[in-house]
Amino acid sequence: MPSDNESLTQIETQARRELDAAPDEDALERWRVAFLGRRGRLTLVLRSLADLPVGERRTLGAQANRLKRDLEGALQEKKAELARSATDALVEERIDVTLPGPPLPRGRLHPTTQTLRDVLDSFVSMGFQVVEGPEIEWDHYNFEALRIPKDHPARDMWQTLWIDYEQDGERPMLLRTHTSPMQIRVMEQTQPPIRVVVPGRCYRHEATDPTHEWMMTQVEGLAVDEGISLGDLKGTLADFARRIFGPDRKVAFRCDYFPFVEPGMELRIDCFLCGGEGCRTCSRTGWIEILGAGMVHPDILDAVGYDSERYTGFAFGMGVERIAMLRHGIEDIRLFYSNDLRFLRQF
Ligand code: 2NL
Repeated sequence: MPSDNESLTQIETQARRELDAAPDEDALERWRVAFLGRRGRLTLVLRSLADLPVGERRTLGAQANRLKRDLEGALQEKKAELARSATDALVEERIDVTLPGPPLPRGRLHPTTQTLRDVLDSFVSMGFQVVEGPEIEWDHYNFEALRIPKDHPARDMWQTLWIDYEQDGERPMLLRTHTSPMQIRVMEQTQPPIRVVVPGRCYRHEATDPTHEWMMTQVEGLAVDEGISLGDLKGTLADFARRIFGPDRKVAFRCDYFPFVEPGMELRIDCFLCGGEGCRTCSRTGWIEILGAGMVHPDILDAVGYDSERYTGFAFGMGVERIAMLRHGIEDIRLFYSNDLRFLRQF
């Protein structure tokens, strides 16, 4: 046997060992090239047969050809086995993609948001548009344009949170104390007729107690047009009150003062708990205050360039947390923003 020929037994042992160990199709192909390919080890043996004497050629040739068939058969078998185990793995891993997943914990809307949406819906259905404005405002929009001059008590440092920024020795920026500044911006930019409601967070520098928070959500409304009267204000707010507190609510006005309206008033509804008999919620009066309102002061209309002889308007403002407290019987406003899930999960 020529020296570059290996013994068939050696080839067979190695070939079978390596075939056994082949993990995938790529390894099988490498194995095939190494043993049965054109320059494969067994192929070289078969080629070298030509140089042998006839007798040896016949025996060795027969053995080598048998080994070739055996190894080819073994390769096919191994291929089939690999394919089977791949399918087995798939069958093993099969999942039913139509099964529902594990349920995700569902959140909920904050009670303020829930009531805010109901309040806004009631005004949107009457033709008002919702607009929002910045929480950091200029003194001009928050106070000056609303007839709250420099020496007005509402500007006292104990009620306004000023931004630490000076211009000409004054602090012209603040956290808005109500959402009215946005209504001024709307009037500056558009002409009547105007029907807007402005929701948003407002800030006050004051100690908290069951009915006061340093942050609260306000909704203010404004309607300006020719011929707007106190009757429009009453009709609009009565409709609102009945949508939020029940269709049988009675409404009543009482005098109040706000620098930006004349006349100014508070709106009260008959107590929905005791029906007017007198209880704790209505402080035994039978009536509950729900918001402040009035006819827009003509000075404000003139200052934004409207002709106050031609146009009149009404405006109102309410605290959303207060409305939510009345609806749900919540006794402490501080519960809204103390992040206690035992409270929040109830709504
Ligand atoms: C309250 C009272 C009120 C207004 C807000 C308003 C806005 C403009 C002009 C005139 Cl631009 N008025 N807003 C009017 C009356 C009352 O809010 O107690 N809110 C919590």
